[in-house]
Amino acid sequence: MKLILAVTVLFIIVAAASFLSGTLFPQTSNTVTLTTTRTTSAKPPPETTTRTVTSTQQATQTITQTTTQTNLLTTTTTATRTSTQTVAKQTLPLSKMNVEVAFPNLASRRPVYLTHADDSTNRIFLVLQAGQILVFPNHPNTSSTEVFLDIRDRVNSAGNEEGLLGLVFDTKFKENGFFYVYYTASPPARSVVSRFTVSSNNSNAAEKTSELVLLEVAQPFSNHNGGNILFGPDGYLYIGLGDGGGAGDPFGHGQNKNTLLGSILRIDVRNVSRDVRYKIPVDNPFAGSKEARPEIWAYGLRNPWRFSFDTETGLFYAADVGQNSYEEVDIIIRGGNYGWNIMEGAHCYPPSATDCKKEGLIPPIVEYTHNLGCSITGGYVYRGSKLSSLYGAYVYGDFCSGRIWALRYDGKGVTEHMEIVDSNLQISSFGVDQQGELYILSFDNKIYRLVP
Ligand SMILES: [Ca+2]
Ligand SMILES: [Ca+2]
Repeated sequence: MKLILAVTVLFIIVAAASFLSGTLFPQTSNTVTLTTTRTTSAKPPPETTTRTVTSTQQATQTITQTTTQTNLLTTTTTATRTSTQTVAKQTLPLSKMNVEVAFPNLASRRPVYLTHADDSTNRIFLVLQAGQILVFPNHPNTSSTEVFLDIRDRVNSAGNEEGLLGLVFDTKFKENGFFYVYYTASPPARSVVSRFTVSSNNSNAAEKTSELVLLEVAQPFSNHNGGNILFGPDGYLYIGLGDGGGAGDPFGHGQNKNTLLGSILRIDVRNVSRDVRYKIPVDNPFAGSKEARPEIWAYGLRNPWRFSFDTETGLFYAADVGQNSYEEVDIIIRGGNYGWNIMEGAHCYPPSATDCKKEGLIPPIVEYTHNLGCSITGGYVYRGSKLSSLYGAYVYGDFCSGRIWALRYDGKGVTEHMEIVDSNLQISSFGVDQQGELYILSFDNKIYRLVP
């Protein structure tokens, strides 16, 4: 009885600590490190900033040596650059930018994702955390939206990080009308990945009754749910799950390959049914393994809040939200272990740990400390046409500070890195439209874009 009481008290303390610490994403603290191979910043980082170039180099070496997958990616990068990119686009340096409202006549409560259907209709789909997807024509004067899907009745958005968090359209959406969502539900507290179908007589509405649940994962705490879903260039569905929550990963999910938590999954959702909800790609790193869940593509993640593939090079960028000290950008590779909770960024965790076993752990390509923000929001490698200085650069930001950075990564190391805006936005997510133009979602309920 005493044991049960003690466990209960511990649970309440952990839950309370987690609640108190969390705004949308995690906590603030006061140490500083900005890690880049080359940083140009109009607003210089605080004096205590240290550069840990070594860890970036280690990251590159690890990534290059770990698997053949990386070599393929590196080769692809080089090949693509020589064949399709113009010299002008490639050589423009990053420059300071501003943000402006992209759709001045629209405001939607707690937008968490923006995407398009890649179906030539040039519509924008906006995901609201409470459980709705809105659709509207991609025009700056747009003043109204239609409700594409409303599943507030089955979404639990009670927690700050809970709700409808992800949306992706099938790669053959034009033919099959399928799209996929990620949301949290309760009871029991869990993450749900489902397929829905667009209405046969209204392309701006989905069939609410068409839901086919593909995957459910139990959630021990309300925070760190991940929530990103997208298709890779290989046609498989990638799903991001956080460590389940609490603080410091109390159950060790990040390093536990027998749980789906703390991982990015890769599953095959083609030709699925109520009997076969998804299949495991044969080249998944743990396919057929008894020591790990075969859905896992990469692990050791705390809360991957937004990841994306570069549409030209195929490189897979993920932003992993830190605990108290470091926010990081990772290049995700097959079977990669990104260190949590042995490491936070390129440093041993907890901070009191003087040493830790870093072997086999892939450090980030860049990191920043909580002097510059408190919760990273991953973005995209810009492949649009309006912002020439950003072409080929990975753009990311911070939810708490509103800072937005851009970096160039050549498959081996970061070649350019700069804070391009210090905005006042609460950046919940980035998104791209059909033309590859980039948008920024803010919890002032507006949609922004970058301008020179
Ligand atoms: Ca959770
Ligand atoms: Ca990490």
